[in-house]
Amino acid sequence: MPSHKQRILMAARGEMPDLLPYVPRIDLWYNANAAFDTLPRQHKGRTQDEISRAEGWALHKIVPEFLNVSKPEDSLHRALGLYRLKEMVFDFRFSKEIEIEVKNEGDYTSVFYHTPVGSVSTKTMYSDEMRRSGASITWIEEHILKRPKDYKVVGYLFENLTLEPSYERFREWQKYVGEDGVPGTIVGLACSPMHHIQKEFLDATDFYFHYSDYQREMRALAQSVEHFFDQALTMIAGSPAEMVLWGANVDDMITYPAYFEKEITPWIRKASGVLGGKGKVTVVHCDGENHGLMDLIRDSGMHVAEAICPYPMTKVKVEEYYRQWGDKLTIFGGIPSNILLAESATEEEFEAYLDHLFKVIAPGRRFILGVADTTPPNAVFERLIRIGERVEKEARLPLAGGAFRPLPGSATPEATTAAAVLSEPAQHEFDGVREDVVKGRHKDIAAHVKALLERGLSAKQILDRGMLDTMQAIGVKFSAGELFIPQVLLSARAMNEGLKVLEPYLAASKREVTGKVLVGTVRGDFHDIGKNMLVTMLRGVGFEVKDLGINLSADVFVKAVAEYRPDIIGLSALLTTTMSEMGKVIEALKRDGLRDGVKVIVGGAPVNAKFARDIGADGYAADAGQAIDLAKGLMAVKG
Ligand code: B12
Repeated sequence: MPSHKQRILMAARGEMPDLLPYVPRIDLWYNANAAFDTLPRQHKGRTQDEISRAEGWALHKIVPEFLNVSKPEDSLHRALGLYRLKEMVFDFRFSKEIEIEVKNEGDYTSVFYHTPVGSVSTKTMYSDEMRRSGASITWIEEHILKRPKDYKVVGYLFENLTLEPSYERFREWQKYVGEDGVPGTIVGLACSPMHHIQKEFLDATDFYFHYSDYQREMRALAQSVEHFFDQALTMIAGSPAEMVLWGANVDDMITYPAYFEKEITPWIRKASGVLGGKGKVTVVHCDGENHGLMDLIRDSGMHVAEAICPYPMTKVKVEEYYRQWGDKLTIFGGIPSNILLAESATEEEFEAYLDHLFKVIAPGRRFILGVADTTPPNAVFERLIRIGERVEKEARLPLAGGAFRPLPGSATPEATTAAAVLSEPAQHEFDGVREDVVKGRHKDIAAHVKALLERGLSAKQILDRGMLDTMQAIGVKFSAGELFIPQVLLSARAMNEGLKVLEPYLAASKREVTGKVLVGTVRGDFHDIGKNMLVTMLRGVGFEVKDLGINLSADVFVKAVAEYRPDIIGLSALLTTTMSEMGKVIEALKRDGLRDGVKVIVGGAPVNAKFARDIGADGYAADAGQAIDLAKGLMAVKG
């Protein structure tokens, strides 16, 4: 009988194993339940791998254990995207001229890099709360790129980095995993040098501004990081590793199609070419929304798309993945994590999902069954066991459920060019300002707004007809998936620059603020890209918005409501485990007698209208474009 390892490798290489490989990732679930002492009785006292082995599951060893390092120094340079892990086949060394200073304060670690061309610093955090929620990697509190002059210093760090093989350490790791899985290796968490800058060196939202504002510096820095990527690729090519995780967090919003094609595809192709030539398999962690990237991923050259998290958690159904990709790359995943939660799916729905899955992925070639992105802490453990049992009984390959008919991939929706955003013809006078907003020309807009004021147009007219309705139209395009995050952020920034010129005139004519909104991400949750979008868009259409930040307890929200007296409070959550915090905020508002004075709106990928109703919120919006209408509607009701 083939081993787990043999089955996984066969599926990854497009061959047909005897049985569908089942490789559930349980790190997050394990870390959180071990911390709370809530592991299932039969597994108490066991390690994560002992549990998988006891259940007869393959070990998921593709994503490294970032926190499982032999000494703290091994993860000291995490904010540079440099790790020393047992899963890695190389070690790195900074040049001798670089002086490194470390300061530890409670949950925070600051690292200062003093180089001959200047100094830079980073700050990372790992709190008890993160430990309890099972977080598998520390949080970057302060990124390395703070000012334009930092680019040169970071470039210096990477140009002078030396890599040397650590194949023996990796062989030890391989020995430990044995035939129970395929131990993967990594360069880091990015698919390319630019993606590395995006993921590690800047805040998720700031990246898009830097990418637009400092193009020359960015490109030069990407070249310096390339030096590291090239060395790493050579080391991996000569290493004993059989599977290589080539980057993570692919998502059609964050790594939007034009960006993916320009900055990511060439490197996946290069890595797959070099590594494929050595018989190795490249795996990319595609845990986000892949709808807008279906063709690009399919044609990127990657061998395995891992952490595939289908509908109902994202837009693409599992059958769609199999139809579009099944003849070209291996799909690793297929079980959306919310199907494992009692509150999201009944037993019948869970079983029905599996019935459907086994049918639509027939004959089962190029498929590795896994939980994407990972098993949540509050998953019903018996469901993981049940999947394993059903695989044993029903997933001998080839599966007989249906015919395999790969379809040619549908065309990726073209990113609308900024100029085409506005469908209705604009009034001639406002054309310049409208175009500045659409194209995100934050440096030009002030002059254009001034020119209109000089020509006698009122500030209110310029605001309403030149800017607000443009922003509203952008919101609609964003909701329709025709515009992507960076375009919206750049437009909103331009809009705010224009607004600065108008403010004194608007104040004189007593412009009414649309409403006051307070926004934040709930406790335990560090996701802020969607929340930042919401803030930007609401400001863009005239709301006064206070952004409270991330990881906020109910009491922080309540205190801010008492102080700021907003009309609306917007709560964001991206994790099924943190959604319940939203209900706690509402309860705390009631407790302090503040609930009646404020409308509560909620959002974030796992949230839906039913959930919003259940916790007693006043509204839900699926994206920031729809949130504008929601907020405006609530203001109208408030009167
Ligand atoms: C980027 C990302 C990250 C980044 C976050 C960077 C950052 N600064 O935000 C990093 C890598 C750090 C990360 C970490 C983790 N992540 Co994450 N992440 C994602 C990813 C790929 C995209 C999220 C995103 O930004 N999307 C783009 C934005 C624009 O969309 P959005 O957030 O949904 O926001 C829009 C709407 O929802 C709405 N909206 C949002 N908030 C609000 C609020 C209101 C009031 C309203 C009206 C509307 C609204 O408007 C926004 C704009 O249109 C998702 C995949 C996914 N499908 O969502 C996983 C995902 C959310 N992550 C996940 C997980 C598991 C994690 C980790 C636990 C991983 C780990 N092993 O440690 C950690 C948790 C850290 C923590 N404690 O928060 C899971 C959550 C699964 C679950 N069911 O709970 C997901 C779904 C991946 C998956 N497929 O399983 N992640």
